[in-house]
Amino acid sequence: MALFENLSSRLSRITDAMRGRSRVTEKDIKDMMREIRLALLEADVHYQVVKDLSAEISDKARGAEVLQSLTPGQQVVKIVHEALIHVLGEEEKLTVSPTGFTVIMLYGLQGAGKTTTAAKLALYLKDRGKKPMLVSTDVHRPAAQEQLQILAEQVGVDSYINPDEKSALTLAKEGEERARYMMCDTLIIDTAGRMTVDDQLMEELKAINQALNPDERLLVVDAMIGQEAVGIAQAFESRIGLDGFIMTKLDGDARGGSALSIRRMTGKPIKMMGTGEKVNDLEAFHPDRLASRILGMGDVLTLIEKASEAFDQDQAEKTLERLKANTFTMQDMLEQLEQIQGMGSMKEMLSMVPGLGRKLGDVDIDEKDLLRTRAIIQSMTRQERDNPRILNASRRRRIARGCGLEVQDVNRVVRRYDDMMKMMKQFGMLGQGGKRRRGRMPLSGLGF
Ligand SMILES: Nc1nc2c(ncn2[C@@H]2O[C@H](COP(=O)(O)OP(=O)(O)O)[C@@H](O)[C@H]2O)c(=O)[nH]1
Ligand SMILES: [Mg+2]
Repeated sequence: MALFENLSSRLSRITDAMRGRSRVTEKDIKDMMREIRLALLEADVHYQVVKDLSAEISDKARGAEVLQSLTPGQQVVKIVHEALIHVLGEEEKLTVSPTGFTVIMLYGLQGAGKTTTAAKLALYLKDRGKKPMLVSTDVHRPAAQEQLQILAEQVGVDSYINPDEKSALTLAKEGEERARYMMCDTLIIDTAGRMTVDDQLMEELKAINQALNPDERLLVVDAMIGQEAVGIAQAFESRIGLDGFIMTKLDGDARGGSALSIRRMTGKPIKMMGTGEKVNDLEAFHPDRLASRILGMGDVLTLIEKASEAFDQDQAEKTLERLKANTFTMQDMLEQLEQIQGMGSMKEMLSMVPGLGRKLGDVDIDEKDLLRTRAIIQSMTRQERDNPRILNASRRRRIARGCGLEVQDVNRVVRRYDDMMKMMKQFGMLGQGGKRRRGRMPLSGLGF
């Protein structure tokens, strides 16, 4: 799913119309600016930011460089891109304490995504070699602590909760003690939220802030609330202090105004962004990449990073070897499927391919199909996986029953495997001295 779908599709339509132009007049730029302003206002970008952005874009676009350039349309797109990067601010990484024990405190309104983000962040840090501990200090909502505990187990990170304890401050202190005792290097504090900024809650957060002196105090902001986020950020900043933001729910139809307004209006950086409900849907915030995605220019770097995170290098080489040796079995196909699933939503991945993002539109990539294929192979015996030729009608019926699907579904998977084998024969031939076609990946044979 594209990030801030509406804004992105409008802006990219506008810039696409400019891109190919060999002549750009003052009037073209004026028309473009009107459309860009409208798109930004509709995305609920703060008017001050809209004003700044418009001024920056039109000043530069009217400059001699553009009008005299051989590719003025492209120059204009470049200017819009740079202005977006500028407004999103410099990239800033998460702080790591020089003491070796980092405390990160998350706060924000109810439903902003704090608890989910706490778990996502723990996983993110764990994947980067840290040993985080999660603590919940939400003493207000029933089952809030258990929610964090379940997520912690899901991502394989230690957590501390104590549903009998009624003081958030005590919980935070106990959590810190436990984290140090467990030799963790990062403590992530999940806090309670309210529907609005509220005195009692502020006092509670302030007490935790004073006692634990966090290295990072991050406001978790739901991107869907638009520019209202600016006021909320200012309230937290003045009452407790704040070091940066994590924007959530940038997937889907979020209007995006908050992400484009918050840095300029508060001077604080966005550090991370949540792009989905799953625990691995959290990314470091790269202004240039986000600007590219907003303009539908794709984000190849993030794509490559995601792919290389999911694809085990050894595994990829092993697959290649087996392909060459023509010993690729259904078991190998299953392993490949598992890797594809590890890459996250296919549609999200594909939307990062330059130029493809918008075109995908409503095309639904059948992720269920991936799951079904996997279930079918898992219902096969090892012998069947290694030698699919033995799959006669009665075996196919048994497999279909085993995974609750139809025989046609099994047939389809076998056919897909056969197609892969055909492709591999070709691949094997190419491997013997012929030129290997560029971009040919074993995966493309899966037909997804
Ligand atoms: N689509 C999407 N949903 C999210 C994201 N982050 C959180 N959510 C959802 O937002 C809802 C509230 O999240 P929760 O962590 O309980 O919010 P809290 O009240 O701030 O702790 C849950 O249904 C989450 O799954 C995100 O980045 N994208
Ligand atoms: Mg919560």
